[in-house]
Amino acid sequence: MDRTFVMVKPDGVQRGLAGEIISRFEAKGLKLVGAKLELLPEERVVEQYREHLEKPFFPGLKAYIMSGPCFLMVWEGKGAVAVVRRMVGATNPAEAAPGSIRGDFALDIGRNVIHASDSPESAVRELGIHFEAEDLVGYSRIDEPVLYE
Ligand code: PCG
Repeated sequence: MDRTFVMVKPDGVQRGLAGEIISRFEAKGLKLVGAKLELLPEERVVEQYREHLEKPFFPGLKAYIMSGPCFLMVWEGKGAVAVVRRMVGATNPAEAAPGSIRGDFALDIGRNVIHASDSPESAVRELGIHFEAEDLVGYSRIDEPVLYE
């Protein structure tokens, strides 16, 4: 099964959206296999966003991500990376479809509530930055026999 890394950013945690976001992924049928609330250290923020290091918005992005606790999760399920990206919506909330998390709960690209890995390769890299293998819990959800063909 595919796994993806998802992070509710400080604005999402502060606005009390973590529960709503978890509920959406749970209702979809995805399985939560890892979760923690954390103030991220600078090294992990830099590693997480290394492709944006030279971008003009990077200092603001780093300050935003470190401004309060993030809620970090690993979700598992068929096609989890692409499914979660669609549920999260476009990076710029102004362009995110209604019904997506950013489409429903955000307005500004600099405060877009949530991060989700954009490919299976980034998912492996990003969950490896934030979670140890022993932090992830393998188990069966009772509805799996009716969720999958
Ligand atoms: P995310 O976490 O999905 O991936 C990279 C993040 O960089 C993105 O969400 C935004 O939070 C941030 N980002 C990307 N482009 C811009 C931009 O043009 N301006 C600002 N302020 N942030 C951006």
